[in-house]
Amino acid sequence: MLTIQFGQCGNQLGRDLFSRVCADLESPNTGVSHGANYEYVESTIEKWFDGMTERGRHLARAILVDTEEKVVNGMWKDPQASWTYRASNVVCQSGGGCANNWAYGYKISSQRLSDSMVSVTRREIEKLDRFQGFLLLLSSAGGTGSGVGSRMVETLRDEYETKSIVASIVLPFTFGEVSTQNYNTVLTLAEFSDRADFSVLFENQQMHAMSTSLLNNSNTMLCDMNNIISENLLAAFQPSDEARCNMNFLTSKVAAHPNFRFVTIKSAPHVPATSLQYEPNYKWNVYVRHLKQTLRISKSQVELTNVQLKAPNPSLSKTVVSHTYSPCVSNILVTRGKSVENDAIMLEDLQKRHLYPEWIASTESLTHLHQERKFLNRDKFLALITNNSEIHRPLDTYLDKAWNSYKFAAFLHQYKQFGLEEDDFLEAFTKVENIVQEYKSLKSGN
Ligand SMILES: Nc1nc2c(ncn2[C@@H]2O[C@H](COP(=O)(O)OP(=O)(O)OP(=O)(O)O)[C@@H](O)[C@H]2O)c(=O)[nH]1
Ligand SMILES: [Mg+2]
Repeated sequence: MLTIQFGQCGNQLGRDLFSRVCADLESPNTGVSHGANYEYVESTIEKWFDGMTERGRHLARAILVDTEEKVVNGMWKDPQASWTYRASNVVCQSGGGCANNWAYGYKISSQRLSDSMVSVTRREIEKLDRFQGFLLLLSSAGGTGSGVGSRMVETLRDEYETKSIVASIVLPFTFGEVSTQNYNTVLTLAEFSDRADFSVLFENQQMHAMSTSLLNNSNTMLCDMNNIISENLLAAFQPSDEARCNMNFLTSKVAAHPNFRFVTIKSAPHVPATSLQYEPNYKWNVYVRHLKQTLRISKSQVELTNVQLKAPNPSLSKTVVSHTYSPCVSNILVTRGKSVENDAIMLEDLQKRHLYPEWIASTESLTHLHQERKFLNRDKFLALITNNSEIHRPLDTYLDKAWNSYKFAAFLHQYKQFGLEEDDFLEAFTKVENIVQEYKSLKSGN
């Protein structure tokens, strides 16, 4: 796998991600035999790293792209870290960034960076015997991650037709921040919906709320949110006991339908690091049921009940049937930790027909991946990679806000001066609107 980090958010998130990979590698409490742990460590290193420095630090298989030096220059600050980046993999043209302007990133900066991005990418891939695919990290709100990232995903799709491209896209807070973020988000989602095999969307608002309510972190900062995002990504991407589980496999299981290519990851349990040792160890089923509840829609049907902000509840009855759930195109459940006879992992909660539209075959609906080796010292950790209808809500919110600006031609001149035309906007609006409608019209079977 080759990770490409774009802009401030992509680079900061990437750094956190690789640090978490190392923390997972080094975690003392593996719960498995020496041999099994060795195998896990080997596959982890093969997936994320590319050799070592002379001082024995792992070298991340990652490319760092930005249009200002501030963030990428800070990437080497921690001399104690057991990993680092390859200096020659930094693709950065110092300038003042893209000023939160997708058009500047897409039309101007990407031209300047394109040759270097392509040649560094080729060089990285040539080194690999087996190349699985790309993981792109970016935010949709700024100008570099969104604009340069969008241009790059087009190039990669043209050049590596059969390789998987998975993107992790951070969506902005819906209040505050900058006024062009909604245009940038719509333009980015439109590009990625066509070019990436699937995109994992993370809402900053939700990450912030999880950090505040589950981790009791009243002073939540971007790095805390990145921590949660990294854990979600790693819970999904770290090795499982399914040998075929590469990015193509994940794509075929979670995004087989071309109209539905946006997924989210729900995970549990999240507890403050300081109370990890006091964490109650519930049976697997408590967590599986909790994850199902994260798909619950509130009575008024206006939104998810946001069970992600609550701790798993062991007394939750198995027989609660009156709830309504967001219809799912597909789900992948990843369980990490030991499963024993009197605490087996039961999948039936997530296999219920009422979670899936009638046209989804029951064999397609849920995939289960397991890994006995503990993840980041947790006795149990679960992630649900879910492709479900609820994603239409945030997408619709950005679309609405962008359209409201567009109607009054607000800020359009900033995009037009760099060659973006009204037709480009209208095409993006139509694309995202169609995606929203497709997801909205999903109906569960009985
Ligand atoms: N979760 C998270 N969000 C971030 C981080 N850094 C920035 N953001 C969010 O990303 C958006 C801004 O995008 P940036 O990534 O800073 O922009 P950029 O890609 O560098 O583009 P320009 O600076 O405009 O050239 C805002 O919504 C921020 O809240 C981060 O480290 N973590
Ligand atoms: Mg920036």
